[in-house]
Amino acid sequence: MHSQLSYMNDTIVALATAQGLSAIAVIRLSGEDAIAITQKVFSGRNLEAQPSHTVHFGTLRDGDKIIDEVLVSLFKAPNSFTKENSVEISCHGSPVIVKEIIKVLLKHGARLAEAGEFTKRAFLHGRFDLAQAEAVADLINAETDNARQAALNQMRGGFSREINTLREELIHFASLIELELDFGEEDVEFAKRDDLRELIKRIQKYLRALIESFDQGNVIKNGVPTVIAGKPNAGKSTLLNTLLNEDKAIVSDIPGTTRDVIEDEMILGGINFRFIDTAGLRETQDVIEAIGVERTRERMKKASLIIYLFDLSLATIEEILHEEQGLQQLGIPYIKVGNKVDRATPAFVEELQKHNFTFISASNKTNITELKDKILASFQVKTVKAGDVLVTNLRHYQNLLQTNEALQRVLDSMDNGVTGDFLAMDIRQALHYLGEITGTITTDDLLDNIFSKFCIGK
Ligand SMILES: Nc1nc2c(ncn2[C@@H]2O[C@H](COP(=O)(O)OP(=O)(O)O)[C@@H](O)[C@H]2O)c(=O)[nH]1
Ligand SMILES: [Mg+2]
Repeated sequence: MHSQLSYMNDTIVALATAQGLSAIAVIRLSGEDAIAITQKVFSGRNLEAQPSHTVHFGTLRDGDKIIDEVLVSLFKAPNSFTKENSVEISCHGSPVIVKEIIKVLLKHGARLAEAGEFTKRAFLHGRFDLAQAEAVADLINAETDNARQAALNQMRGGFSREINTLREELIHFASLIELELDFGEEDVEFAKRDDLRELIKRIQKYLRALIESFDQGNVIKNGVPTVIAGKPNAGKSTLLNTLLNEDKAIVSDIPGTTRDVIEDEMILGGINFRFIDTAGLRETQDVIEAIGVERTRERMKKASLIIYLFDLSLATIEEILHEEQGLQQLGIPYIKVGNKVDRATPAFVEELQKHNFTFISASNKTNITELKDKILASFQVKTVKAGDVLVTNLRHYQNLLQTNEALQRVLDSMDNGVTGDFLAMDIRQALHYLGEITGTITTDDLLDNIFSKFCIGK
């Protein structure tokens, strides 16, 4: 952590609002000299003499040249997001102005911020823990109201507090066991095994609830991967285009047109569905198409939902039943869709009624609303409320799994009468994984990995 801190002496600057034309843009500085550097290029009040949380009008200059008229907001350490001296310059939202202002600030001693560096500094100064810092990024990226609420809950503390409490209880036991080890041969038992067992079970119960919440949390954050599959020419690409209301995928009557995986997102009932158009499933001699077919099979295995399309003008009941067997083996929820209903015989439609089909015409846009309803019904996600604890982050999920496994090893070891040194090792391991979630334990690599995914200016 200390190598990070030395790097934090710099004053950093970045555009905090979106790139491009806008009414107003906000440039943000943070670091010990943030106010002093701004003062060097600002004409107006003496900023360094002003109290925190005040806003000042003036001009920003590069030598004699006025770049813009601006508002400067001051936040003095530790009462800012980063807990450092911070300045927000609101200027007119032209990329040229923004560039000029940043350039002159760099000239006077600021350095360009790295991705996520403001949030990283806030974390390193203890404003919030790591899970909360990650939630800041999720909040900005939230595409649905559910995703926003889940991120907000996590940012406001979520499971961090609970995890830290459990972790401290576990630390207590770890130290007792290590004390036993110091006594070597003597047969002492400071850490009551029954109490330890009871604590571990309590922690595991909590972990399991969090682990299970990831199914829903992941869907809320990343959307539901929904694969559109079926034979070549069934109308998959047409359906994708119809669902998205745009010409995303190439449609043609030549079987095997779609070779790569094409995808796009759509929000249905507050859930983000990621529709994935695939190469049609068939045996093929074409090398490139064969790769596409292989990709289709892989995507189907990873899907949360499969929309399986049959061409009603060609399909037979035998073929449908055969393909349904394959679908059932995958064990992933699927919807059977009969496409090209405009070309189906009434008798065939009648026969398929009892097989739970949704009949559509992708090209004529018939029954698309019914299909959407069915998609939504097959994926019920509860609305996220304030205070709901939900794991949405893959990193947290993996650490929770690893913690749980380490704790299970402790339980198993106790059942098998394994010696204290092994117990201590597994407890330490569990503590490590738990600590990484909230950032009690960090490494530079872990931090770089997390914060480099943020945008610059955040
Ligand atoms: N009659 C009819 N033709 C359709 C319908 N949907 C798609 N098609 C046609 O079927 C052919 C194959 O469509 P495409 O979407 O490329 O199929 P894919 O290979 O499954 O992606 C194209 O000529 C489409 O115009 C439909 O509902 N009715
Ligand atoms: Mg296609």
